[in-house]
Amino acid sequence: LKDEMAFDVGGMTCAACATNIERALKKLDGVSNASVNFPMSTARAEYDPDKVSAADMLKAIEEIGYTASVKK
Ligand code: 9UX
Repeated sequence: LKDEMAFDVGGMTCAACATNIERALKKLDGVSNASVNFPMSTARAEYDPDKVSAADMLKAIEEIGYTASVKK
């Protein structure tokens, strides 16, 4: 089972920040892919909702110093 979710991300100040966030998301069990758009300040993740939640992904982004919210 695979689902997709998009986030608004705050606090990215250089393009390498996007790579940091992609790495943090992909490290979570249940996240199969993640990509961050630095100029748009957005992120998207492919994940298994049985293994990982939106809250888990937001926490992973916030733990490394950025802000995040689920994109409406
Ligand atoms: Mo760039 Mo982002 O030097 O955490 S990687 S500001």
